[in-house]
Amino acid sequence: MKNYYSYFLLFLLIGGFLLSININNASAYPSQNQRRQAPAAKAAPPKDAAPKDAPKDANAPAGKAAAPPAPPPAAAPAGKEVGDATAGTWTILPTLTGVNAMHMFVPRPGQYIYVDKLEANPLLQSNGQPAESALFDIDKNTLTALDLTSDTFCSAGSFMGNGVLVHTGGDNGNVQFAAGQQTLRFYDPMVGKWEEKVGLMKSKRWYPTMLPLVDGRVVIMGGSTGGTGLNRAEIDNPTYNIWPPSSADGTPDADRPMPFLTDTLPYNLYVFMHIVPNNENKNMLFMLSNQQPILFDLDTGTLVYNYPKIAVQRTYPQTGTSLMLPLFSSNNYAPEIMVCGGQAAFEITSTAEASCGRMLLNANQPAWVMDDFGGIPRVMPDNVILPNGQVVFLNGAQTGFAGFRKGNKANPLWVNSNPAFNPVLYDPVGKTYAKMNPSTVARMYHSVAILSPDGYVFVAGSNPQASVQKGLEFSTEYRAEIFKPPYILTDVPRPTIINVNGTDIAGNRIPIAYNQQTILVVSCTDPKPSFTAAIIHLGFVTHSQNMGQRYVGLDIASVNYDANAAGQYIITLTTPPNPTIIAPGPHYIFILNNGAPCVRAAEVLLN
Ligand SMILES: [Cu+2]
Repeated sequence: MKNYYSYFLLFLLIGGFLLSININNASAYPSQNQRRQAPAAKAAPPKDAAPKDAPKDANAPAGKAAAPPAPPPAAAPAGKEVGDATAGTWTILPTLTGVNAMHMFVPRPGQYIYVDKLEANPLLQSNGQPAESALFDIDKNTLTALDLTSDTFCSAGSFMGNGVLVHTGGDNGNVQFAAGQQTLRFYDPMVGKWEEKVGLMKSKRWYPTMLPLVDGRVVIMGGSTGGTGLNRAEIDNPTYNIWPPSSADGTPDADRPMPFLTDTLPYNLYVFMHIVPNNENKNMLFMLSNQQPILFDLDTGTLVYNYPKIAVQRTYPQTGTSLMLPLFSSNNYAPEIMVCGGQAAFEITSTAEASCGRMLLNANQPAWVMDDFGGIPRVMPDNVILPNGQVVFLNGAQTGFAGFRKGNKANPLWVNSNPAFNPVLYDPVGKTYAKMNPSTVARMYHSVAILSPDGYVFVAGSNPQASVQKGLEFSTEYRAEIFKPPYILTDVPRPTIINVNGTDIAGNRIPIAYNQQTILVVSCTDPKPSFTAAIIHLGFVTHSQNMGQRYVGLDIASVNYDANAAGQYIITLTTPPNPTIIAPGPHYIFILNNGAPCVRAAEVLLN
């Protein structure tokens, strides 16, 4: 491990440069005395039952039928990988999801948890009632029903700093299931089952947004007190709460007012939220509701800044998607928000929005830079940030808005239709889109996508109607599938992470700290490897929002040959400087070789 090789010099130089950046200059938001120029980025970023929720207020004009959808493509048999290395491949998994994947998260590597609403799913929980949640283990190829006693319909989730996921909200339940609107649910990945506190919270929330905070807590924002197609003042809940509460006995704090939510009615459900990096370890929230983005200081409860409005409504049911683009030390973690898709008209025949806006939040005069979203109109898109910093936008519909079909089964009137089968791959460096090979499965309302620790995109769900229905054009979808983007399909050898700070990654969630050197042992058959690294929070996905998704490039301080084994390397990384860059919690460290991701990321708990 004492041998240094010339092709590592670049990394050493870059590492030295990055380490020399004074993080205290990082600017959180525009203000008079922050007119600093970001340093040049030398290190380029690595390359028909009882419909409940069915728009209850039915404000949508029912008029004409939606535009005629394209005939659905023929699906490949389960397990067959279809596509190519240039534009990606799709594989439908042989194991069905058992419940509709309306919500999804990754509790451990190889595991995917689906959360549905209360409906007549074929998978049953231990008391014989239909399951609302299931754990799919892709390594063992097993599907396990998880017990829940309250209605999870249109809820939200977020990981806390201690690695436990908090999940809240839902709907009315029935004779067998408790109401979910005031329920908190906890999933500890190390325990592997849900714990519920039914009715604990002080107010009802349906369609709230949640986000991990810099102090390891989570915020629960907004929502309505009951299911609706379009929010309105009588059922609005323009408040937020933070969990865990300040009291030692676990009594929830009082809700705090959020007038911004009232101001942005009716499109103020599942609002977009991201933490903005800053030097004071503050919970500075970027929020976007309807068309209005703001900067909100959650610690003092004050509105800091009104950003310019974005063209076109972007939040439910005009659902678009948002992300914080990858953050890098090379430009002091300059925060750039990207908002894509949506719908200009609350009209089922209206073509979805084909635009994205990007805005640098710490610019002198923040402004939206618009593009054409790769040329495909899309409402209800999902976005997945890949370990190489590129973004896959996928799923959704090209017509209509979020919500359930109208009409009966014989004469369905789809509120969303014309599925967008082709993902687009966005490169934040070149600011270009590449159209990917199409899926054969419609993934519209109540579908999800998330990054796998194995580097591909895991896709599931779709059920644009109020109950389990088969034999329709857009039936309840129990098939999950895998989309492999081009970066994982090259001939470049993929690295294997063996251990982190001496602990084997297999089966372990390894604790790491901020702003520390972290040592990884990595094997790679490439005779000339070129390593890059990133830490990613996978978040909680529902309704086209990935709550908490975060990507931070990791600086590599050194790469050495491991004297103990051939083809093995010792990589020293520097973890992110503070919790505003990436909140405490369970994350994944990815190592890439010449752009190809590691076979499986290292599961870590940053705190
Ligand atoms: Cu919904």
